[in-house]
Parts: sequence; structure tokens; C-alpha cells
Amino acid sequence: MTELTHPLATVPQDELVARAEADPLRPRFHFVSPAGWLNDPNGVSQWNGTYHLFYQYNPEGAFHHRIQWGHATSTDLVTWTDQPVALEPSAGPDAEGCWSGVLVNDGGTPTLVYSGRFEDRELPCVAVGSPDLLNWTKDPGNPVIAAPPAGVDVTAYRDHCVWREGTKWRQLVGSGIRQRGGTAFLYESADLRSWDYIGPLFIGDASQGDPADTDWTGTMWECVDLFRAGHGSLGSAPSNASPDVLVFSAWNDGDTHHPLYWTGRYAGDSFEPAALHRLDYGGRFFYAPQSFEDESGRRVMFGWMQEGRSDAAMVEAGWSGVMSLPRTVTASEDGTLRFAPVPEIKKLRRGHVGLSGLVLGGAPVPLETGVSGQQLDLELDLELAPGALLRLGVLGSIGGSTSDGPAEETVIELRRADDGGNNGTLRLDRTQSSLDPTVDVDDKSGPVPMPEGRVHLRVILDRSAVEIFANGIALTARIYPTLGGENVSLAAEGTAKVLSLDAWTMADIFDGTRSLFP
Ligand code: DQQ
Repeated sequence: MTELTHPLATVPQDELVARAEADPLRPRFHFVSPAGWLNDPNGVSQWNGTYHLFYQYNPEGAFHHRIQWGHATSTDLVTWTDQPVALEPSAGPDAEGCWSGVLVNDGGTPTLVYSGRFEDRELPCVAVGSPDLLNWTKDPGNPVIAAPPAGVDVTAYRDHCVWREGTKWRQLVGSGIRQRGGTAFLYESADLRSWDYIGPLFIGDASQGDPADTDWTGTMWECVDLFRAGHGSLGSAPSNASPDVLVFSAWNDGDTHHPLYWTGRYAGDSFEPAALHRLDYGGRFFYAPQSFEDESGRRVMFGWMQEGRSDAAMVEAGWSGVMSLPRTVTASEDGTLRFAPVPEIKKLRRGHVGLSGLVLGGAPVPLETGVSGQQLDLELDLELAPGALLRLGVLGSIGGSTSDGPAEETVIELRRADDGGNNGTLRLDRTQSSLDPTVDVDDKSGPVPMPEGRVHLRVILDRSAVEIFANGIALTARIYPTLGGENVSLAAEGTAKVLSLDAWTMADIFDGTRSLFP
């Protein structure tokens, strides 16, 4: 075990795992680190059939410090086996942390490109892996890029997207140009070690909009991810339904804002943007996403579900950070992205309850569905009349308050526009989700296409983690109920038809005690 030196390392390391495992708010079928701190997904990939998930990890405690690369493998994207830490800081350019990066296949050699942190700045580093991806050797030439581009005043410089194009490697490094906006610097290399700087792929405009806007592009782009959605690959001609997509996480002066994506066209040495979109309406609760194409050709994305409780509460709990379920990324006809949990997740379903043909309307009296639980997969097919509002309550509990209604409840709302058109809104109302006044309960919402009022709603609930998909639009967040409520209820204002509701409880993915240092 490492020597505890950080002032936040107040929980003895031999107690961390037990503390984390005892927390009723800790998800049971999402990937979490054995204990301590987890943030970004890194090196997400499938190698000879096995899925690899690396992640930003601090086993010293539930705070961001001296970051290592945790590692887990899976054969089904559902259950995960902890593997030894892949990268750990060592004397040299990553002495203060092995920050985010990617895995590429260099002619059969697994190779990591990551940000080494030293003296408060990050620079690109490389490590090569053993054939089983369990042992990693850092390149003696690290850092492989010695400094950000000369003559550019950068706000920060880190995180990598690396791909093969023709006979060369190309790399993006996330950054920002002071007084202008976020950017991604483009490089080229024949060997992943010696890189030629090409220029900024595309520069955002931080003066557009306000930092409080849900689509503000920030002063720096973290974790850039460039890929072709739909058919074809980067470098071939895109089409409306198969755009090139540049994903980034908008950051400003230490604040993690939200993930966004530009659709457009990557051609030659630049990206011509067509439109900017929000990637997930939960904002910072689905941060630093990274995606890969698996061996079946699907694009699969993971994101970091940050906590919404205080630093002190995280440290006390002994753990922090949840990895989202892997989600497929597809392009809709209009070229915007649609998301769904990978179908493999269905194998965790137990105990089906189904309802159909319900018509909700009139007074908003909640209907008890007979469904209950803190680990649930809910699928609903809905039809909303113009102006109708449907409210799906989860984690509801009665008691602890003077009113008759639930003392805690988290509510997913769908509202169809009054004009009877094909648009509506998805909202997550967390205002009653917790009696703990210190947790984040900010409003999360955004527009959703609702052709003829129809919505396919998927809600995946795993204690403090919730992932919502409404017609493929994602809203991910965290909730911290204190009363252990399990009720699921439905209510509507205006007429809402529940054509079907299918519910399952979800099994745990880990059994037995995990080790901080597998
Ligand atoms: N987290 C990493 C950085 C990245 C940030 C450090 C995003 O590499 O920019 O843990 O959450």
C-alpha cells in the first residue's frame, strides 16, 4: 500500500473498501472502482475479444490526487474483473499523475497514449503493453511531445484522441487558446513517438454565450474524441446521416461544465463544423466521455458520472465516481446522435413486472405501479396528447415529513409541446430527491423529438446513479435519497397513454470483497 500523505487521506486504507461497500448509495451494477476515487474512462477498447476499461483511479482515498490508471476487463460489457493498476506515477514526466488517454493497436502492440503530469502541467506520454495488456512499460523518450505549440498561449493542454489514417498516426490533444476558446491541436506521426504539429483542428469561441449556458463551449476542451458516426471511417466522405463528430468536455478554470459535440466534416487538416449539440442533458454528470468501435462495428461510449455530494461526504464514504453503463452511439437521420445502453445489460434483469394500456389524465394523482426497487430497468412506450405532462416518480418514500406525499422522490418528466407538434421536453426533477440539503439538486432538462407524441423511455436506476434515455436522447445524473424509498409511481396532467411499462430489478455485478490493489 502507498504511504498516506495527502491531507484528505483521513480514512485508513485498510478500511476504504469496507466503507465503500457498506454505503447504500453505491451503485451495484455500474462499474465503480474497488474503493477510493474514480474519474474518466481511459483506453476503452476491445482486444482479441476482451473488453478493456481503464480509468482514472486514486486508491489512496476518495479525492483526486496522484492519479493512476485502474484497469478492469470484461467479456460481455456487463460484469468486470479487476486487473492490476496499469499505469502509476513514477519519477519523470508523469511523477504527479497518469492522466487521461487512449489505447491503440500499433501493429499488434497495445500502446497507451496518455497525459503525464509533472510540475502542474501535462504532456503526451506513451507506454507499451504485454500481449495480455496487463503489464505496461513507459517509453524512455517520454514526454513524446515536449511542450504545447510554440507561441500559443494555452489555457491547458492534455488528453488524447489517436487514430490511424493511411500510413500515418494522427493525434488530437485537447486545449484552449487564451482569449479565444477551446481547441484540439492536430499532430501527425509515423511511429507514435515523433510527432509533427499540424495546427488547431478547429477553435471554439468562448465569448459566444454565457458560462451558465448548457451549451457554452468553455475555455478548454477536455477529452476530445473524433469519430465517424454511422457509415464509413474518418477520412472518407461523410453524409448527412453519417457525420464526423467531435466530442469534447467543456472546461473553464478548474470547473468541469458538460460534454458537447460538433457534427461536421473532418477533411484534410481541419474540421468544418455544421452544428453544436449537447451530448447528455445531465451535464457534468456524464463527463469526459470516451468511445471506441468494438469488434462487431458498434460505437460504444462510457462517461464519468461525477458525484453531486460534498468533497467531505465523498471522503467519508470511502469512494467517489461511477462509470456509466456502456452506451451505443448511432446517428439519426438528421445527423444528431442517439444513445442506448448496450443490449447486453439486459442479462442482469430479474423479476419482470408489466403493465399496458393505461390512460392517465385529469388530476395528477400518482398511480402506484406495483413496481419498486433501487436497482431497476424500466422501459415505457408512451403517447402524450398535445400539452400533456407525464411524471414518472422513482425512489419514492413516505415518511419523514409532515405532508402525506412522498417525503423523497425523484421525478422524470416528459412534456409534449402545446401545439401538438413533434417536440417535447425531458426533465429530471431532483428537488424532492433528498432530505440532505447539501447535495446537488439542480434542474436538468432539454428538448426531445416526440413524433406524434410518442416516446420510448428507458430509465436505468442504480441507487445513486440514474441514466435516462428518451427517444435516444440521454440525461444522466446522481441522486442521494436518505430514506431508502423504492416506490415507482406515474401521474399525468393532460392525457398520457402508457402503452406499455416493463420493469425489472437488476442484479449486482460484483460478489465478494474487492481489493484496492488487485
Ligand atoms: N480528468 C483527467 C484529465 C482530464 C480530466 C485528470 C477530465 O486528463 O482533462 O484526471 O475529467
